[in-house]
Amino acid sequence: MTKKLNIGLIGYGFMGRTHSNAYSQVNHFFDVPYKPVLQVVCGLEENVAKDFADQWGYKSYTTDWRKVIEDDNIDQVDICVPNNMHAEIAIAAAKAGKNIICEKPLALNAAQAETMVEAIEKAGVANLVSFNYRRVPAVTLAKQLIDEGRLGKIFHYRANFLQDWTISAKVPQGGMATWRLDIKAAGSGVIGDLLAHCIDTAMWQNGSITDVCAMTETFIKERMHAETGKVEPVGIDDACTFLCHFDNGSLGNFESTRYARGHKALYTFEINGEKASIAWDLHDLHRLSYFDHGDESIVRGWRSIHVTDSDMPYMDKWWVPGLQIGYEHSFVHQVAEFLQNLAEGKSTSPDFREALATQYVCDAVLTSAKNKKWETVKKA
Ligand code: SOE
Repeated sequence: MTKKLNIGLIGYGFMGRTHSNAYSQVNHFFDVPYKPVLQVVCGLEENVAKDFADQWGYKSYTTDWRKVIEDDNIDQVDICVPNNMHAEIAIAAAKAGKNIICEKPLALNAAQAETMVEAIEKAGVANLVSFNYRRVPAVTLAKQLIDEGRLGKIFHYRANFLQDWTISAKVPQGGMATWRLDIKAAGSGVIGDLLAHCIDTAMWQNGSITDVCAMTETFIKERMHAETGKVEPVGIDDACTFLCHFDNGSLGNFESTRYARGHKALYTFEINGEKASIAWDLHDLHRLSYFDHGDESIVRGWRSIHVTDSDMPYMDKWWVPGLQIGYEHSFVHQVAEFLQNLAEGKSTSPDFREALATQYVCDAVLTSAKNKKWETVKKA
C-alpha cells in the first residue's frame, strides 16, 4: 500500500523546480511506500507562487512560510530558499514534527548548522540535505568501485567546480536571481555554493578531511545590490583553491571559481589509487572514466564507461541499456531513497549531521584563507 505524503515546498526558484519534478516523477519509476502529494508552495511574491502552483500542480500557495509549518496536513517541509533562511525554517519544521529535505549548504556557517542538528535530532524527524550529485549514477558507481577496493590505497583526490556567470561587474548582488552573491543571504561564495558539493562527494567517497590550507579571492569588490539599488561591498569569495589531508592519508586538491571563462558548471573529480584511477565530469555525467593498472599492458588505457546498464546504480529503474539519463534524475533518486528510508523510520544520507561535517570543512577553508595558515577541521 502506498501512503500519501503531503509536501509543503518553501522556495520556488531553480531548486524548487528540481525538487517538485522529483516528487512528481518518483512513483512513476520507483516502487516506494509513499506517494508525495504537492499540497502547498510558498514564496515571497504571490503571483509567482500562484503561477508556480499552477505549473507544477500544487493545490495551494502562500507567501508566509509559517503557514506551511503550522498546517497539520503537511507531513514534509522542503526548504529551497536562500541559505540565510534555512535555519529558522528547519528548526520550526522540526519542532512541528515534519520530515525535512533542505537544500545545500545546510546553513550560513557551522555555528548555525550546529543549532539545526541539535533541533532535528531532538525532534527525531527524518531529514536529508540535498547534495544531489552523489546520486548521479556514474558518481555512485565511482563510490561502489572505491568501496570494492578496486583502486587500492588512495593517494590523491582532486576536484573542481568551475563557472563563469559573475565575470561582468554589472551582475548585481542580492535579490531573487543573484542572492548567491550576497554574503548576508549566502554566507559565503563558491565555498558554500559549489565546493560544498565537491566536499560532500569527496568525504562520502574517500572519508573525512582532517585539515585544510586555502586561498580565496573576491575579484569584483563592489556590486549594485538588487534590493537597495545601492553599490555595496561584495563579501563573498568569488574563487577558492584549497589543499587538504584526508583521514586515510590521501591528499586533496580542490578549486572553485565563477571566473573560469567558458565553463558553465564544470564539476570534475579524479581519484588516483594504487591499482586504478577514476575520473568524472558533470558535462558528460553519464560516463565514468576508469583506468585499471591490472589490465594487460597492450590494451591498458582509460576506459569510458557508459553508465546506462541495468546492473549499474539506479539504471534498472529507467529506460533500457544505452539510453542515458541526466541532472534532474539525481533529485528523483534522492527522493526515492528518502521515501524508502522514511518507511523504515530512518533519515537519508547525507543527513543534517553529515552536512554539518561539510560545513565544518567550509568554515575551516574560510578561516584558513583569512589567516593564511593550515586549519584543523572540527569533527561532526
Ligand atoms: C550555482 O550556480 C548552482 O546553481 C548551485 O547553487 C548548485 O548547487 C549547483 O549544482 C549548480 O550551480
